[in-house]
Amino acid sequence: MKASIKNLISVSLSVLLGLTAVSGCGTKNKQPSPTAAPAAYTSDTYVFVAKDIQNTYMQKVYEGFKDSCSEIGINTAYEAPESPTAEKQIEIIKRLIDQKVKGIAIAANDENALEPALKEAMDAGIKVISLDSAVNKDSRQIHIKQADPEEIGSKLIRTAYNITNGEGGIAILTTTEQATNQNLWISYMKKELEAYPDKYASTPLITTVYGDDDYAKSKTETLSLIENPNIRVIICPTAVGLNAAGEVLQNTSMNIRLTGLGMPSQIAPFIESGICPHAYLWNTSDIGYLAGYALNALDNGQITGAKGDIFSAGHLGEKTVSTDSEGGTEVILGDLLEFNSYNISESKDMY
Ligand code: RAM
Repeated sequence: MKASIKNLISVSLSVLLGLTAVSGCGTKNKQPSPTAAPAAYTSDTYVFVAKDIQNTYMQKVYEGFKDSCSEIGINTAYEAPESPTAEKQIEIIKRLIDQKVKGIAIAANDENALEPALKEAMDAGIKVISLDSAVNKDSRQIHIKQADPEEIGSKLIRTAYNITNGEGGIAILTTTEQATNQNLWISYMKKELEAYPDKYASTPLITTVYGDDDYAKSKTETLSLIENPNIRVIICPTAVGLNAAGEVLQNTSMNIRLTGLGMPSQIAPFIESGICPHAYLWNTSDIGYLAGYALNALDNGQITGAKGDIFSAGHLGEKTVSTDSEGGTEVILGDLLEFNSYNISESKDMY
């Protein structure tokens, strides 16, 4: 009784704070809608746990998750902490365990800190996958990865080099210090620089700053970066950061350029103006869509999450589970997509 009252209070609180949304299967509602949340989830619900509430990229990923779960006939809910921290995600996970949800798909704010909570969830019979930003292999059954992280890191450095014609310092505007996905991509950026010291001699990495996937903080960090006369290009491996940095540069006459990972609908003005000549991403809703099918394949026993497992993922066709570099298993969505002045007019309507 105590537990259910606690659940009721914590869910109601989340609803008041605008952090929770739920949708039944087959719903047409596209955006997470705080007012639609019931007092508690039913035990057939797959819950998507985002990095934080203000992240519009995460909301787009959830749209795809909701679409696949709707095709399957499973209820979904959206949970997002008010800030991108592990502590806040742990609070959510604990509540979801109490509520006995069926599955959790989480974009992690920390690779290792969620382990005790997610292990507790798996021990309680809840299926757990990470997507977009991984938890360690012991904290999940599968990770859903966007694209090859080495390609993402090396491509961003090569693009920065091309944009500056090989002359001028690089800055990175990233998310939080603990973000698994951004840290992995940045490690591959550094490897690319180290692998070709002669080529990159005049394009050194000058600094890395943290916008915390917070639009206002990312703008403030950009404003301080552009004060540095040695910086010629800013790499933003974050959709929130690229959008914020583009907004700042669009309103200055600085000779500083941008590249990074961003949603074409948001960054189209920066590509069109030439401030951001090339940006990259994957199909944002498809990564959520794939996660819904993977979670369901685990849930219905079709796969266990082992290497070589094959499952059907709706319009994405058959997907195969492979091993990742940490010895866990993952499913990769596909190739990195590029957005530039040639394709942005059609891409910006996609997502
Ligand atoms: C941000 C998030 C997310 C990342 C995208 C590209 O919004 O940090 O994890 O994958 O950008």
